[in-house]
Amino acid sequence: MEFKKEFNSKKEYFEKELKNYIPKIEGYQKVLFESMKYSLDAGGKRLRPILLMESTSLVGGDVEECIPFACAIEMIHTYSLIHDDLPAMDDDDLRRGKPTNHKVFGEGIAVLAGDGLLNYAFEIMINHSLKYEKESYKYLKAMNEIAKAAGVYGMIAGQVVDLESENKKIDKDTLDFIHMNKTSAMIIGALRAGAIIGGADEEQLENITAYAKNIGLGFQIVDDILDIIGDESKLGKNVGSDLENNKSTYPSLFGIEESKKIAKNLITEAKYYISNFGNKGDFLKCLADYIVDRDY
Ligand code: GRG
Repeated sequence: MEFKKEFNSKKEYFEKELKNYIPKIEGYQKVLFESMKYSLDAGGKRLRPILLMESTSLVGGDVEECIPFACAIEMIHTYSLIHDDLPAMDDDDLRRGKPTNHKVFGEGIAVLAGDGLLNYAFEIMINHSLKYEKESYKYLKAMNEIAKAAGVYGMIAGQVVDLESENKKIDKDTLDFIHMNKTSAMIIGALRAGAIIGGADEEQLENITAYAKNIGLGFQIVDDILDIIGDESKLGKNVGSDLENNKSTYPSLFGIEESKKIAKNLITEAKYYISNFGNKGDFLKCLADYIVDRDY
């Protein structure tokens, strides 16, 4: 499989659909819509919506049906990035190579654009559920997965513990709590919501969840390694081990080489759970490999 080509074609398909869900730039609150659109258009990998769509088709569902949920999860992810970049949190000037939302629109509008995206994501999912009443229970279950993933027992919990752990030494269990919630929760939520929309049975859902947990942690470990060795370097390359990062991460606790091994093992385990789906799982297996091999 030409994975990159497949990935980009799914990304293009998603981005075309997403355009239909971005509010029109009009009204007294026009600047809010501009700010929401600025970050939605800023060129992310679209990992979570692609996972959601793929999970729907993995269990035999129709990808078209899950689009509102795919758009919603990308909006929630985008809100989290806008808020994470704010001076009160990570205080970043650049995101995806572009000025962060608050650098362009100011802090007040950036806070509101994040709030707007989170709320609008739920409006989209609720409107869809009301429109297709016969399927509304299934959609409610999918929405529940997304709400849990993004919420106070998911991403927000991870972000809180991460904030509280700044400049402190933390143990592996606390670090795993942060990763499981801040990063993996949304990946698990995306895959589970997609599978529910596609009509997955319990066993399929369990396999997909196990895959999600493994790639979620693998994704975060690789992200932390890439942070240290720099975006241009490949994971396969030999790198020095001077860890200047004062944040607790897998590389800072276990070193780069050991962290690479841990990430690779997680990916091998993830692929095992997908092998139950036969050829239909090929894309998700390649995606798991891409998580450890990515250099961009
Ligand atoms: C503010 C509630 C709140 C949460 C913020 C997502 C997040 C939580 C913080 C961003 C910082 C970070 C490194 C989080 C770990 C998850 C992660 C690697 C996010 C970046 O996701 P990508 O790589 O981003 O999918 P793109 O830009 O491709 O969309």
